[in-house]
Amino acid sequence: MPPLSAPRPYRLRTLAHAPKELGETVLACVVHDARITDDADPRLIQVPLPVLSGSAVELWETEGPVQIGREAGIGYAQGEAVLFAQLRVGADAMRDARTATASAYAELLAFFARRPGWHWVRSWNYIGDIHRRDGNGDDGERYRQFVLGRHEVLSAEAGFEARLPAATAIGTRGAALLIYVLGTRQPGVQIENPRQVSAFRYPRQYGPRSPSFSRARRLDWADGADLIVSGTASVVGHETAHPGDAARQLRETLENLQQLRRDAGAHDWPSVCTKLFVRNAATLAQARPLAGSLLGDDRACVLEGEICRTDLALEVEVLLQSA
Ligand code: 3EB
Repeated sequence: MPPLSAPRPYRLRTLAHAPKELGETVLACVVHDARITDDADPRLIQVPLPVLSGSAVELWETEGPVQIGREAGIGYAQGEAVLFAQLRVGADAMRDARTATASAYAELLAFFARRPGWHWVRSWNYIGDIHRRDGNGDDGERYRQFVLGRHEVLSAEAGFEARLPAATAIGTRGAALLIYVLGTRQPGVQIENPRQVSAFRYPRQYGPRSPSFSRARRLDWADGADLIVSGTASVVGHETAHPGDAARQLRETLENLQQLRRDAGAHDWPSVCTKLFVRNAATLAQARPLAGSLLGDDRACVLEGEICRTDLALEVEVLLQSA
């Protein structure tokens, strides 16, 4: 591990539009509401989700020039102390979502295994046809098959639960799977939420295996600290609270976030990137009075996407940074 005195290796800006050209210090340009193109630059991350309001683009930069490359299905950009990697699984392969997810996660795990000293701290999973069922009753649902394939790969290492990245999993337009991940030279500290059962301990009723992610990871740098918070919803204990009531779900979600922030010592850190995912635009209207005050981030991005449990109306993720 590099000395803890290392400065924060990335800078994140949210923008209305993607820049025409990506400079040599750009690690990732995440474009929501993107039409998928075969862009040769692996730093362009295209997320097929309608943007309802706020900034559609995230630009992640580092200090020096990045090294860009491809390894099997992965495209990546790597700086001295931070990297992004992305991988897309096509609609055909996703007909067997479990196997396709397991292959994708195995590739990502191998990518990190080739980089000793690097740690996988954050994943974004965008899953097409997330609620589609391919046989097997409830367990045939694509999200559950995704969770199964991910678990199969990540659980193979002893002590894996303490190393799980923070994550978001959202249903997108189309039938493909997009995974992109953030890697750093420190593992950070896992943060769980006492209001919620850890996702990796969810009981059987939500699927044959539990979702492999941490509620948050805290990274400490010489010049500040970050709390990278996973997609957070109206889940109390392991159950959905207030099914069918978006306004109450948002309030409960904010309670979950407050608790997590308190426990991580991040109660007064502002969010530099807030994303609110809603199942439909009508939900936004219901939740807007509260959404406006959502952590005071006036650039918050509201995206229309499926949440992984059908009784959840919305999900929020934030990146908090101390001054
Ligand atoms: C929850 O708390 C809501 O499967 O990677 C949130 C963030 C959720 C990530 C994942 C799922 C995932 O269980 C769902």
